[in-house]
Amino acid sequence: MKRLLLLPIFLLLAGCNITTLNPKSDTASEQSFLIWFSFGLMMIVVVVVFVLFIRFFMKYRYTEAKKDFLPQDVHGNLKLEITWTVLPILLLIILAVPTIAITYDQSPGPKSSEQQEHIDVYVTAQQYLWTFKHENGKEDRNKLVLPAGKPVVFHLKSKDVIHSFWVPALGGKVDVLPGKELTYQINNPQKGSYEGKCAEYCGIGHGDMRFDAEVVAMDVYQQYLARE
Ligand SMILES: [Cu+2]
Repeated sequence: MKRLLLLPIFLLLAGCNITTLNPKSDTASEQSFLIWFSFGLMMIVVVVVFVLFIRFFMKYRYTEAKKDFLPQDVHGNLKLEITWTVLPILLLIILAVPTIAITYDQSPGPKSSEQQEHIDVYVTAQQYLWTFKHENGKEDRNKLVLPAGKPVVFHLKSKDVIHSFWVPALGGKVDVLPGKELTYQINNPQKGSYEGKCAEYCGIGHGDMRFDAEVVAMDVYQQYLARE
């Protein structure tokens, strides 16, 4: 019976495809590294806490022999207090260094700061549609085609409300704002078909605001651009 109750949970989990942890671009790889890194660090803390917990639990538990034992009164323990103050600070520093470095490096900005060779894609979000315009003027709706292995700079803007541009396999979500263009760079996407979606509730049709992201070889991308 109990196992039967677990079944819906497994079915639900089976349906959640966590592509964020299966990155298909350098940008997404750095982001998933941060997720695993912080998860690993947290697990170290969890293991230490649980080992100490079980150890103390065994050592100090009540027994017949210790029935009349009264622990000695103590006032503070400088060594312990320093340890449990310094250790968390160290952990936070270890966590902060790569997080801040990668976050600042990847943060979307009001202008494109990249000098290197890259592809520009102009993304317009509106209720409930994505339009992708390429450098030669080629436009497509709800279909984003990109060349593999090149840095891509997205110029994101909205026609109405706040949306959020998200292709989980290629990179984290970025808000798409009316009245302010943001740029977001995705480096070295790998060939494949990925799911893209709006990640900011924007109205009744929000759930349908999905698009296909296809990363193809450069020559296939050129052919796509040339197609009417
Ligand atoms: Cu939306």
